[in-house]
Amino acid sequence: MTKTQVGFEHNLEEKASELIENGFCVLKDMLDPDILKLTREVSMEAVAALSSEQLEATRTPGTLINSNKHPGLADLVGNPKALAALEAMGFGGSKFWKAVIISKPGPSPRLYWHQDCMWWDDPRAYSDYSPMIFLMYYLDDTTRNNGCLRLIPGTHRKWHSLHGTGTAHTPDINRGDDMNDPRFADYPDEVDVPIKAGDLVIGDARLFHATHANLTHENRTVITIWFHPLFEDLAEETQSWIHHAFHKDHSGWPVEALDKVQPVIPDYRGTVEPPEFNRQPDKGRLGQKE
Ligand SMILES: O=C(O)CCC(=O)C(=O)O
Repeated sequence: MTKTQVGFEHNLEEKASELIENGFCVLKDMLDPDILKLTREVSMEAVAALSSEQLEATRTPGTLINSNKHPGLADLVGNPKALAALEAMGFGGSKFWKAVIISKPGPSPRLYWHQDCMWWDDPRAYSDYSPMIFLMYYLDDTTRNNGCLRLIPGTHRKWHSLHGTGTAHTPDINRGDDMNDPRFADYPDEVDVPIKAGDLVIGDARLFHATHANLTHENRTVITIWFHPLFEDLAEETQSWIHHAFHKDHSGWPVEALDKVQPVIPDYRGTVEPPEFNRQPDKGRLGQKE
């Protein structure tokens, strides 16, 4: 693969290696300014509709607004530049579950360390090609001061003490009832990922990630999009769950919005029922962190 093959400034072969080895990579300048503007408008409207009780319930992550009622996100989800990059990186055939509008109020505390993989029963969970990845588009420039992303490279494939500390997104950790929980601590192997608005972080859902606190008085917003690369190569159970979850959430989107995400709509036609998902890896099947 060459730099010019798909019209990108990035060497996508290198980016694919970073994603596989470290669990993430950053692609610069991936968003058309019109789509960025539209996404900001959609997000601001969605955030403004939340009550103070809703904001309090998710004090540490920030808002967790499902894309189901926000078809205005379709251009972002179907962004052809990102889909072409994934294809060229060997993560093509990606299918979409949902997007989440995450606006961290200014000020608000740090987000706890967590990994989001729900497919630890799928054989792909112990391979180079994760069953689940995130595309994070930040709508604001981020720094340590306004709550940029933090990651622990390698934890998508190796056991870390954080694996034993609890499941993501339970009500107590989302409220931040105990800020002394080890999931709010600093770790020596963590890295900051400050971003420019319009850049794209592609990450492995198995990777431990968190954020700094937002110390400013401005909201800091990211749209997290959950994709399932090489969908048809996943276990049928996994395909079935993703298919049903996508359609349950997005069947109410207007046809014009569905058209924009058409290439990433899951289309499982088998008869396997959606299974229970599993968010916890098998320690014996993960490598050990050196
Ligand atoms: O708010 C952020 O920067 C990170 C969001 C996140 O952790 C997630 O979507 O799982």
